[in-house]
Amino acid sequence: MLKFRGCLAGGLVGDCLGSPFEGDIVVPKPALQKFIAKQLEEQTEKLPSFQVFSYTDDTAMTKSIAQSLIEMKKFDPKDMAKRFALEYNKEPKRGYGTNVVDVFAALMLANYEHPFEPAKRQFGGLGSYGNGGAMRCGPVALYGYSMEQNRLIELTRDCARITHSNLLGYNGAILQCLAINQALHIHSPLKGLIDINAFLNGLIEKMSKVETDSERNENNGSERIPTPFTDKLRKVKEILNNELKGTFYSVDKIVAILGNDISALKSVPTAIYAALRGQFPIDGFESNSPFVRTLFFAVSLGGDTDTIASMACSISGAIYGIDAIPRILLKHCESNDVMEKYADDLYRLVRCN
Ligand code: 8NA
Ligand code: MG
Ligand code: MG
Ligand code: MG
Repeated sequence: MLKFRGCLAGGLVGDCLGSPFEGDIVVPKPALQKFIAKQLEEQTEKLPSFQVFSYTDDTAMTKSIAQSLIEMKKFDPKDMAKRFALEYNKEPKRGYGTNVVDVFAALMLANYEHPFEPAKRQFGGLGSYGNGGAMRCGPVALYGYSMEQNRLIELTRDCARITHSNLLGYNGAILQCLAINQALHIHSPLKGLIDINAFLNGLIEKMSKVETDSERNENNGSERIPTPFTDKLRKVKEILNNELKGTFYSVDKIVAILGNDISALKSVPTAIYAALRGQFPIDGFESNSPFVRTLFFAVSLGGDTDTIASMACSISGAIYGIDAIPRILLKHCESNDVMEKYADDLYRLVRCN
C-alpha cells in the first residue's frame, strides 16, 4: 500500500515541481536548490504565500489510465481512449505534446472504434516515439503488480499504443513500467541503499528479451538499432558504478550520454538513472532524502524536466514508499489527495484478483 501510494504520489510531485523548469536548457543548481528548499520550508498550506503547482499532461493522462482500470476492472482500450480524449477536451492547456492532440481528435471522430488506428497514422505512419506512453504508466504497473511478466508487458504496450505506435514509444513505456514493477517488489528500508547493480541487471535482462523479441518488434520503418534501451541501461550501470567509486559526471556529460528530451529513448533511461542516483549525495544539493535528491537531480538535467522528474520520482516513490516523500511537498501539488485514492483503489483491485 505504501509503495503504491509512493509511486503515484511520486509521479505527481515530479510533474508538478518539475514543470516550472520544462524546456530550460540549463537549470542553475543554486536556483533549483532554493526552489526546492522553499517548498520544503513552508510548513503550512494555510499561508497566503503557499503555492500549489498545477499538474500537466503527464498526470492528466495518468489519472485517465487509473480511472479506466479502476472503473472497468480490466484493460478496455476504447474506454481508455475515450477518457484521454475527453480529459484533453475538458482541460486542453495542460502542456500536451504537439502531435498527440491529433490522435485525440481522430479517436473522438471515430467514436473510439478501433482505438489503436489513429496513432498508427502519426508522423507519416511511423507513429510517435515521444515519452507520452511512458510518462503515464504508473497505474499500469500497479494494476499489473502480480501479473505474469509477459502479460504485464503486453498490457503496457497496448496502453501506450493508443497514442504511441512507434516501437521506441511503446518500448519506452514497457521499460518504465518494468522499472516501477521491480521497484514495487524490492524490499527497501526507508533510507537504506538498494542494490543498484542487481536492480539494473534485472532490467537489462528483461529489456533485452523485449527488444530481441522479433515477432513483436515490427519496426514501423524507422532506422533500427537492435537493442537501444538495453544499451542505454548498460550505460546507466557504467555511469553509476563509476560514480560509486568516486568519479562523478557533470550534468552536461549525463545529458550527452543519456539525453533529456521528449523522446522516450532519451528520457526513460535518464529517469531510471535519476531514480537510482538519488541514493547517494549530490554536489550542490544538501538533503538526506533519496526521494528529494532524485527530484533535484532529475530537474537539474533540464529539457523535459516535468516528465523526467515524474518518471524518476514514481520509481523512487515505488522503491521507498510514500513515507519517504515529505508531506509538505505533496501539499504543493494539485490533486495530491486524488492520486493517493487511486493508489488505494488499485491496491484493493490487485488484492481482490
Ligand atoms: P507527441 O506524441 O506529440 O510527441 C511529442 C513530440 O515528439 C512531437 O511533437 C514531435 O516533435 C516528436 N516526435 C515524436 N515522434 C516522432 C516521430 N516519429 N518523428 C518525428 N518527431 C517525433 O506527444 P507525447 O505525448 O509523446 O509528448 C510527451 C511530452 O510532451 C511530455 O514531455 C509532455 O510533458 C509534453 N511536453 C509539453 C511541452 C509543452 O510545450 N508544454 C514541451 C515538451 C513536452
Ligand atoms: Mg507535461
Ligand atoms: Mg508541461
Ligand atoms: Mg514533459
